[in-house]
Amino acid sequence: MENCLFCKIISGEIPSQKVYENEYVYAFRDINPQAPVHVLVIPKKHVSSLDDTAGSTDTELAECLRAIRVIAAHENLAGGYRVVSNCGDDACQSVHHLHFHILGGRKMAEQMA
Ligand code: IU
Repeated sequence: MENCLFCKIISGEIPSQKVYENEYVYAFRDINPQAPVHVLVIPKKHVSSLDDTAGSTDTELAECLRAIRVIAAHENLAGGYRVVSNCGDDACQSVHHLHFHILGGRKMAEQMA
């Protein structure tokens, strides 16, 4: 989608530190990491958030979850990790292309919010 930052990252127009890619999914290191490992997993097909996935196929959505497991193993997160997807204004979503944050490499706070 035009003017979507993450679509530009997928196309290579904006550089990123890629950690994983397949036909459906792209993943890269967050530019402002909140943990020693902070990776964003995004579907290649533009959808703005989890609230916008009515037109997504099961494969497109499931591939994001599969990628999370593969990336966590590759990043040595056997001790655990947190996955977050901010959806909409109340969740302070700042980039309107669906993304899953993988956060790991340190002990997470017990409270999520
Ligand atoms: P949020 O859930 O929409 O708030 O997360 C957006 C994330 O995208 C946030 O953690 C930013 O640091 C990250 N990000 C990025 O990795 N590269 C960028 O060029 C921009 C934001 I703008």
